Amino acid sequence: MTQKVVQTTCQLCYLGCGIDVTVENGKITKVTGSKGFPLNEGFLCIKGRSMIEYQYDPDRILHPMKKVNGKWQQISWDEALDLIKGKLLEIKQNYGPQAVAITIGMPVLLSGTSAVSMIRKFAHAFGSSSIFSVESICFRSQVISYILTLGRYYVADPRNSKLTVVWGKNPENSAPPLAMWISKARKEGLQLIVVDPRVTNIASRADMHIQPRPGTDCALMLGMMNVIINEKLHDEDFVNNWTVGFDKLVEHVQDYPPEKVAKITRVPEEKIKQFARKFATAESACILQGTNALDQTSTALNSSRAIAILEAITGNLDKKGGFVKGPMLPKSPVTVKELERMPLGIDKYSPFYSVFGREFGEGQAMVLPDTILTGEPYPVKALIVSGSNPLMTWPESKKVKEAFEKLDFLVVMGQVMSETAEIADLFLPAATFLERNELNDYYSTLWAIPHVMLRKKILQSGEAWSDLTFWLEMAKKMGYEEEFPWQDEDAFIDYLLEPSGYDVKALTEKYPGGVNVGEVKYEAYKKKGFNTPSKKVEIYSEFLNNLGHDPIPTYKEPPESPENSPELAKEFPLILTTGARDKHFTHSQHRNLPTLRRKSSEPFAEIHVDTATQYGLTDGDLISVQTKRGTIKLKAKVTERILPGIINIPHGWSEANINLLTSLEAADPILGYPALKALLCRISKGS
Ligand SMILES: Nc1nc2c(c(=O)[nH]1)N[C@H]1C(S)=C(S)[C@@H](COP(=O)(O)OP(=O)(O)OC[C@H]3O[C@@H](n4cnc5c(=O)[nH]c(N)nc54)[C@H](O)[C@@H]3O)O[C@H]1N2
Ligand SMILES: Nc1nc2c(c(=O)[nH]1)N[C@H]1C(S)=C(S)[C@@H](COP(=O)(O)OP(=O)(O)OC[C@H]3O[C@@H](n4cnc5c(=O)[nH]c(N)nc54)[C@H](O)[C@@H]3O)O[C@H]1N2
Ligand code: SF4
Ligand SMILES: [Mo]
Repeated sequence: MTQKVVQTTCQLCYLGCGIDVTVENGKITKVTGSKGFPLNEGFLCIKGRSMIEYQYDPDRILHPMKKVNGKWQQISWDEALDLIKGKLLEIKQNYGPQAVAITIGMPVLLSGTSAVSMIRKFAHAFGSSSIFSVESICFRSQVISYILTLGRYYVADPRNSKLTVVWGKNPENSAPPLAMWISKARKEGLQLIVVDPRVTNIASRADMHIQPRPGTDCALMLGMMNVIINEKLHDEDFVNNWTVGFDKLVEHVQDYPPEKVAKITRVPEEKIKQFARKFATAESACILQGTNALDQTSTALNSSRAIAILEAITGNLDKKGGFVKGPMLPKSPVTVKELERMPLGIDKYSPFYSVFGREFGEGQAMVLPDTILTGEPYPVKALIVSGSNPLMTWPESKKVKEAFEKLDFLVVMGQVMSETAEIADLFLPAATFLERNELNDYYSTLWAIPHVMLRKKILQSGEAWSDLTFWLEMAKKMGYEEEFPWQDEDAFIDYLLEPSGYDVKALTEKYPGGVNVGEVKYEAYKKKGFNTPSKKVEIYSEFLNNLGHDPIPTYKEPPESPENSPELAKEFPLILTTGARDKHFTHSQHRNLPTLRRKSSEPFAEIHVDTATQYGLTDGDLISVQTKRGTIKLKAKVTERILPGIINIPHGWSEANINLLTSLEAADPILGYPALKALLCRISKGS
């Protein structure tokens, strides 16, 4: 019997926990959390503990499949690549290169930067700027906001903090290692404040729980600034030396006195004041912001800018326990061909594409369905879906489906059949994270953990390919060898690693547990300033002002809200928030895995006891939930752990797809993010 233990990382969600995988006779028999790994320190969540079931899932599709007369037929990779090449060239000839679009899902965004940079390079070589990803609804708004305000992305440092605010996040479900950090730090005296309309477990154990009406967080932040500034609790030295526009902020926040903010947010006035005082007077304070909760609102950009400003004016930047940044491993650039045309949506939402000359390089995906349906501003005829399930995860599923069905050619690369793959012309089998080598180089960016590790290929299943391999082979098939000189995925990773002095071999054999890439440096700004045009924290943003946007964060009601659309609210009197994470599943995935499904067997709508009584509902009753866009039926979970008048429904369930009820329409006028956290709905008992 041969037995080995491989150190690698999990990618069942974006945390990337370190794992030790025991392989016996070529089969994985055991997976444990890596004890010394700086993120999870040996911990493994329930999904991680179900990894063997995931890896050997009988539902996996392990060969390319082509749809012929409505039926799937197995084909070879070479046939699949030929078919794609033929279709892509035909569409390019008839409609131009931008008629071929690519959209990237969370699993592929997580394959380090390697797969994404390969995809972008491919699209540019082909001549298309039609690249999109789930970052049109997730996380990028936070990154852009922090860059605009602070010059780069910063992260909260709860492990070293005296006060942590968990804002629109339920880490116990969505980021379990961070919940573990917080529990440990609380034993050392960390004070915890949670801002969430629901009483999550972490909220029930917090020192303070603030329950705002969904979508009103930006007003709450401005109210806090009002208290902090008027009571002179800000860090005067920092503000004087390192910020631009504080004087204008002083004036601006006078529009947000706590009594007014209390009316907007439904948080008692006294509580807003206490929250602000606690935050400003803590020795160190950080805000651990939800990865998408504040993005999916009408103030996507402004909420995150306000968080950055709160950290700045209280002197918590580049400070232990405040907002910190980790060092990066030097890497070779992956250059792309210049394109003349900007991607879709960028005419309206230009900061989504680039700020301060720093390019993110994608279009705003929420405009894609309408573009496909109308052919305006130009036809989009083919779409390659790289590790995503937009028919479940993008808002307004009905329209997304209609649009995708209208395409001439739809390719989906995935691991199991999905709602999107079902309507595709071609299915490409994707390797799991246990079947591919890739560079995990995001620990520093996401968690300020200066660590880089190689995620390792342990197995090969059927003909599954890594996403990186597919795009590389596709490039070669198209004849782009000169621009894509790498023989395989390892050669590409070696190229990326060149400036660092490491390579795949060293990261496999010598440093299987990863390498340290430096240290988190505090007060770094004192040497070089901030990486903004003014070299200071830009409370007032000239960049936004020049684009005609509010230069200082301003609160905007959700597009659908009792205050903003009172007529609609008469018909749809309840507030709907969606997508709070279930610890057993990632988005629309994993519901076919028996262990996880047993623990969370069906979707439900959370509703407060008082609201339930008003509608004559008891726990477990079947209800219809309706918005302007559609209706779904699911069971009610009657609870005291949510604000009255709010309905909370998870996403990712095909039997009650909440995205049939959401809207693609832009809620945030700057970045084009849709509103998934605050919409209006109505409910009725029975079906
Ligand atoms: N198990 C699991 N983990 C995941 C994922 C998954 O699908 N499953 N997805 C991953 C991804 S891609 C992401 S983006 C992250 C998401 O992670 P986060 O953005 O951190 O989201 P959640 O942890 O679900 O917590 C969101 C909380 O915000 C609250 N909330 C809802 N509306 C509002 C509001 O308007 N204001 C405030 N203040 N709070 C509100 C909800 O009640 C909920 O408790 O999770 C990641 N981790
Ligand atoms: N209403 C509502 N909708 C939401 C959210 C919400 O809060 N509310 N959250 C949004 C957020 S934050 C996000 S990030 C998106 C996520 O949206 P998606 O990224 O579309 O999410 P998944 O459902 O995880 O789909 C991933 C697909 O990729 C396949 N897959 C898994 N691993 C791999 C791989 O390694 N390679 C390839 N090629 N395929 C793979 C899976 O089989 C699955 O079909 O959902 C969004 N949708
Ligand atoms: S939190 Fe769980 S699913 Fe996410 S990487 Fe860690 S073990 Fe995997
Ligand atoms: Mo996300």
